[in-house]
Amino acid sequence: MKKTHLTQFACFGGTPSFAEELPVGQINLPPWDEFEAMFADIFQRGYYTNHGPLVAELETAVARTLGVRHAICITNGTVALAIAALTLRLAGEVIVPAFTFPGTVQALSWAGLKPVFADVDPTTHTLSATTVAARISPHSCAVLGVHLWGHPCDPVGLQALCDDHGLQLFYDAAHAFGCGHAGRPIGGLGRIEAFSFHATKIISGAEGGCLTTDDDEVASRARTIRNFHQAETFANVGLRINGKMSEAQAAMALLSLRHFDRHRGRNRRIFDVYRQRAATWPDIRLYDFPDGEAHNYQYAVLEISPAAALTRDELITLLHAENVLARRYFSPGVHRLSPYAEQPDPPALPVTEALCRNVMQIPLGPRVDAEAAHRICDLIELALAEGGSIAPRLRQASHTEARTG
Ligand code: T4K
Repeated sequence: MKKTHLTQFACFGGTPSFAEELPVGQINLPPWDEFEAMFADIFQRGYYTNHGPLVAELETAVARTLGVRHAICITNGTVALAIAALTLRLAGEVIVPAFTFPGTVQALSWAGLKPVFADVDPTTHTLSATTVAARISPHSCAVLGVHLWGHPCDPVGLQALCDDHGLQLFYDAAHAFGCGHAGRPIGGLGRIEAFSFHATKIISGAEGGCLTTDDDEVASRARTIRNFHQAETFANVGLRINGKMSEAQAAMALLSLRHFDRHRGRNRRIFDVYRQRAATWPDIRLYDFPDGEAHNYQYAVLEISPAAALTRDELITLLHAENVLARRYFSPGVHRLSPYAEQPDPPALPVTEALCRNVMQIPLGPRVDAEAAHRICDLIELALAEGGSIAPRLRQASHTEARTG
């Protein structure tokens, strides 16, 4: 039943709108019979890791899908990023956004590099040539752009800027599988790109990741670094690591790839509900994607204006009580997390700070259908309409809760 008054919100004693929790993230499980057949083959072969046939098949399939010369499977997206940085033989400062998942920046630290935070563009939420230019120093060696929400991170502007200053450009493409730029799939931008196949991504190996590049030498270095074994040496490299993907991960990712179009289509249908409904919302922007470019529609990202009747965090509190597990992605910014928060001279990142206060994700994945999306929108619309009365009640409720323990 559609809620029509604020007293019906679960926060204020009403019944939660959904009996089951609706998480953000994709969590796409393959059909059981396909999973069973794939794993029966693995058991029969008795070959579980070290670049088995499924990893080889996945690398071929990803390279073909993304139109790149090389795809190199890695154990997860964070290790893939660290390996990507090592392939470029960098030393010094790498310019990176703070408005990203912590793994983006931690990977640089593990690769022995110094992250330098640049602000992001308020519309795209990504680095731009303008924000990066302001942070270039004599110690800069590279830029790590993030295709946040699947939006290509200023590939033309950043490449030109990097070429002008002799910097390497590489990308965190964790969100961008199946997204396009200038009519081509993301995957061949910069010198190397890193994808995540985490369980919450549209291509899921449960855990997993992948590097893609058109550069043969960079690919050889990546293949060498990902395996600490002397026998797997294809290029002259320094430090190596165990970054191998298992056959179990590859099996899951291959099944995910098989069903990619179906998952993307479902995402698109839900996204279209959000798009249609958000068009009339005052003070809330749905982060949208141009229809002319391929997209995976795996995230529904809202930006709540400071002028809205309730804050982002109040809206999240309200939705959580309804079992809608909206999330603050990303908050706080990575520059405010240890060990980066302890650095002297913290950078001024006003756009990042504002996005960390105002951006949230709402569920979009297999546990949401168009009807659920409409009901989530109903809740948001009621919250907007009643916002002025909700905020003081929420504050009072949290005050009472704090007092009563
Ligand atoms: N760069 C960027 C830009 C990234 O976003 C990420 C990862 C990386 C790099 C690093 O890639 P990986 O090293 O992870 O491959 C999640 C994911 O763990 C992370 O992969 C992802 N980005 C990030 C955006 O989201 P959490 O800690 O917020 O996820 P978690 O575990 O709380 O899950 C989200 C929701 O999904 C929860 O409500 C629970 C539900 N869930 C989760 C899992 C894992 C399930 O229902 N089933 C599950 O199996 O980080």
